[in-house]
Amino acid sequence: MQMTFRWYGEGNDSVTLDQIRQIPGVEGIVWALHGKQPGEVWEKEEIAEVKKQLDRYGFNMDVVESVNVHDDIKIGLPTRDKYIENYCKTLRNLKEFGVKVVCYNFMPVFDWTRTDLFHPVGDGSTALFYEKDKIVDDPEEMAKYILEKSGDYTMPGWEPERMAKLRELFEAYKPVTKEKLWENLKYFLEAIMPTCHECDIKMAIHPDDPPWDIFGLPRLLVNEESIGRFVSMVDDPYNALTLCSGSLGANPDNNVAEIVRKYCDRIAFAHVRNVKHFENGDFSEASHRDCDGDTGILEIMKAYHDCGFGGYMRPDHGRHIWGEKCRPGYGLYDRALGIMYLLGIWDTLEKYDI
Ligand code: DNO
Repeated sequence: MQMTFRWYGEGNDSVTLDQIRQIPGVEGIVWALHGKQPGEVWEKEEIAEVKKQLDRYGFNMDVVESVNVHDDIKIGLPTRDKYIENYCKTLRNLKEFGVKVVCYNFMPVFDWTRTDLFHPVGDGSTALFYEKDKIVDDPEEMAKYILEKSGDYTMPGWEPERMAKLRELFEAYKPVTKEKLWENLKYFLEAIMPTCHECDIKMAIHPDDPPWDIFGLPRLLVNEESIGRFVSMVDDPYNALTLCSGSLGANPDNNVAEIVRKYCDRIAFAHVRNVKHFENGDFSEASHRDCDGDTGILEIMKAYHDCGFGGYMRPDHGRHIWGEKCRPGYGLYDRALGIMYLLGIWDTLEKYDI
């Protein structure tokens, strides 16, 4: 297993590489060109700039999160072929810099969704929170609320330019049923697999967060069964998973450790995060410590270890603690605590062969 840390780039993150360097065990930075619109080619000079920054600290740039997929590909419009070609150009450029894994998602309109970005946890800290009853009818109101609350940093997938086109986006997705979305995903993957082989880059899809349909939009990767459908639909080692424990774990019916055991050979990238459920269907994000949530962090780490997981891992969202001002979920302190907890478990499993 290789531990990594997500960083949003120079001038786009409250956390610095200097700080990340002091967290024990971090080998690589999970990065992206966040200024790029979906469909645009990532040019070599732009990638080289990030490489130069990471090299200074001895971090690898093996994992990209995310190269976003253009809506025309998800919707299945005739223009998709042009965007798929651009995607392949980006993969070829990334290959030149040794990138091994590209994380992406196939969620229509919204990426991950929460109703409260700074919800009090009860100990003076705040965390991301999902209140089921708030996600009922008006996505525009939701987007407005989220943008107002984001502060200086927007959540990925909730960029103001994108949210300004919300009505158009919903209209465009109208004919896209769940089956159509599966078909469009298959089309995209089959088209890019030869380039992935050529470049030795694994495409690692992020599951849908939360793992159920929202605002009438279909969501695909939500449980063990749909993950099974995904891996067999394009049965290729380069068609891989970003196994996000917090996304899947938001549904109490999902046993994340079991999913890890079942699909470990297809997991290229592990996001490890803890979620606490409430009886009414709401959930709150929690510290990485097993007993602070219901996701089963110890079981999950044991499952990765038992399977001999050799891929990349990162702590996922943290709470906002010690008064830190940061991008929601992506501060320094709680994610650093998370890493130490995860590495503590991992080192113990390694040493004592439990
Ligand atoms: C949330 C992230 C997601 C993820 C994308 C991948 O914190 O895990 O935004 O990066 O869904 O495309």
